[in-house]
Amino acid sequence: MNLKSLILQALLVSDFGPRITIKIVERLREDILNGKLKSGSEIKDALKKSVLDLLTSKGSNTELRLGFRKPAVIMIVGVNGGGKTTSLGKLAYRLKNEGAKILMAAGDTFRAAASDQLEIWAERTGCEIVVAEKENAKASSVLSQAVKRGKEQGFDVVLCDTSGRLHTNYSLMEELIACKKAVEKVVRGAPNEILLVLDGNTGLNMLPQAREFNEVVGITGFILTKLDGSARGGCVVSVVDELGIPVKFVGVGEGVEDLQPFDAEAFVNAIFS
Ligand SMILES: Nc1nc2c(ncn2[C@@H]2O[C@H](COP(=O)(O)OP(=O)(O)O)[C@@H](O)[C@H]2O)c(=O)[nH]1
Ligand SMILES: [Mg+2]
Repeated sequence: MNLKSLILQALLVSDFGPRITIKIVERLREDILNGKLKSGSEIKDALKKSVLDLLTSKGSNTELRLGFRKPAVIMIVGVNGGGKTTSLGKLAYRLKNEGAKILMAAGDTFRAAASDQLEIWAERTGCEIVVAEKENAKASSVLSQAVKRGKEQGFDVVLCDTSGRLHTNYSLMEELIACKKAVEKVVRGAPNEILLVLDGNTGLNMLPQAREFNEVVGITGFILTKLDGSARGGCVVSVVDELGIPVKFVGVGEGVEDLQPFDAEAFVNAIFS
């Protein structure tokens, strides 16, 4: 097998997807042809470097942008089951430990059990929470109410859960637009962040998901979840490369401490380990 097909195989196995694989191979092509890259380990290092370059050149700003107006508002969006509510809980824990006063907003009014799940996280992390007062409440009004309370009572950050359906679901997208407008009405410049949760197991379907959510509401960062399992989440490299949006956090389990700031170097090492 020649070098080029070796590299192709390595990248495809890592779940990178064809487009980005070809891009990386093209980048290494010259060095392979003129004999600069010879041994397996040289190639591996060059591969790592080129993936790391893609990740850091396009999406290097992994800090949360919380701005100066209080409260900062963070919306968590994504398809069902990806880990929105869990990530919100873990993010609350992290920000609270950094000294922020956190209010949660149970904006998933689509599933009955969703606010119960968030209430458990509120208890677990010692944060306050706003839930819908009546059944069939609009998500946007729950978020609006939460941000108002956040503003009146001096909260630093309002973390907004939202409901997930497929990214192709028209009414979900309408709802997210309404949510965004509702919080903007209360605090200018809000939401500060709209974080899209991507399940590390999703593979190539990540790309259409990310495109769609980004087109509709404008994504400011990704949370890549479930990296504690067998998934390595390589496909997120294509997403970062295409959309130029950074991964801000990774989820590595279901516990309160299992959300870590994205570390591009560690991520790339794990992909090629
Ligand atoms: N192992 C693991 N499980 C996770 C992670 N994030 C979420 N989950 C689990 O994935 C399932 C769906 O999560 P949930 O937060 O309810 O997803 P949502 O529908 O997007 O709100 C739950 O069983 C979570 O415990 C993670 O980083 N690692
Ligand atoms: Mg949820």
